[in-house]
Amino acid sequence: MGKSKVLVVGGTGYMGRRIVKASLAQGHPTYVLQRPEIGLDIDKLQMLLAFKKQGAYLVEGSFSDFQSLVDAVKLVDVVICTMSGVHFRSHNILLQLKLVKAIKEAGNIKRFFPSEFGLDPARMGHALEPGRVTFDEKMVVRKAIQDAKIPFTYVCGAGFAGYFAGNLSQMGTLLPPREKVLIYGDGNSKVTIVDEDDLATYTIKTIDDPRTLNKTLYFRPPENVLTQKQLVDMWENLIGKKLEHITISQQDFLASMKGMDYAGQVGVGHFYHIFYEGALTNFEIGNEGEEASKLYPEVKYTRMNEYLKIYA
Ligand code: NDP
Ligand code: GO6
Repeated sequence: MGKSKVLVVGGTGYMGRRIVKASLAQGHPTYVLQRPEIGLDIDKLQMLLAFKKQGAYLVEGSFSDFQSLVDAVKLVDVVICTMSGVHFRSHNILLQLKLVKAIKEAGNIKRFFPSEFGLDPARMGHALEPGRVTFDEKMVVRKAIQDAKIPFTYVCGAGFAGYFAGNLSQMGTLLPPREKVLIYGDGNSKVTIVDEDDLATYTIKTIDDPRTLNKTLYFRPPENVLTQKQLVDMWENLIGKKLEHITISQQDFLASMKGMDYAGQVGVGHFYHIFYEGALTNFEIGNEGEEASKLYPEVKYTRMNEYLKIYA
């Protein structure tokens, strides 16, 4: 039996393009949804054409044409959706309900990966407003998947390095500070941070793996479960300079939400759960989950001291 055929929905997005790359690299026949709505977005079109050059198949289809989704899904064995879930980009998680319906109707899909790739929404029932919308919506999608009895894997539980390491976890910037750094509380909560390309590699590895069928794939690569303090230390060593550390208490951090726009408030809530509660790591992985670096020890994941070098 050959490798599963994969359809990537959201393939030109930040995570999606990495999923396409990893799928091609691991030898899966790779299909990418090409939406007419991209219109004059020449960057998206050029990216799609580049995928095609590398061997991907482009499939035309639109979320406003249900049959086109069914037809696209019928071409493959596995669907990976990387729909936007980022509030300052184009949050659209609930659109996936149409895709779930199409997968149900097509009836041929042996694994669906909805757009997750973050905090486990099943563990965020207590999350703060308004950021909880992220988790509530992902849970609505999960329920539809499970009601439709579609086989799934939920890929959860890591912060993207580009949003959490490159900036030493500072909000409102993607670059590391060189003078002073805000430290969340004691700076000792454990946070899992994974290079986005590694997340994609692990995700593709799991496609044909029965161990992750109907399970959640978590990330605890031992060397990438870090505290903010450790991350800052790595950066200080790289640039050969100590930064001024400014501690922000839980209360002050939460209070900073006032006066922010909606996307900012969503972000503060997420950072609060990650850095004050330790929500990425404060639980044991039970029978419903598997840990990626244990399943695939052969993956040489990027260490954050290496990752940070490019920012120096
Ligand atoms: P992007 O913002 O890059 O968007 C991905 C794709 O969503 C787009 O490329 C587009 O697909 C599709 N899309 C957006 N709007 C529409 C629409 N109206 N109709 C159809 N398709 C649409 O997403 P990310 O890669 O940033 O996010 C992917 C997932 O990763 C989300 O679930 C998010 O929550 C999670 N995430 C996790 C982070 C972490 O630190 N753990 C950090 C950031 C995100 P097309 O290619 O077809 O144009
Ligand atoms: C990433 C961010 C960075 C927000 C998740 C505001 C869903 C998740 C780890 O979109 O809000 O500056 O789990 O000013 O389940 C955003 C979100 C991070 C990026 C968190 C995310 C992580 C979404 C900011 C900012 C760098």
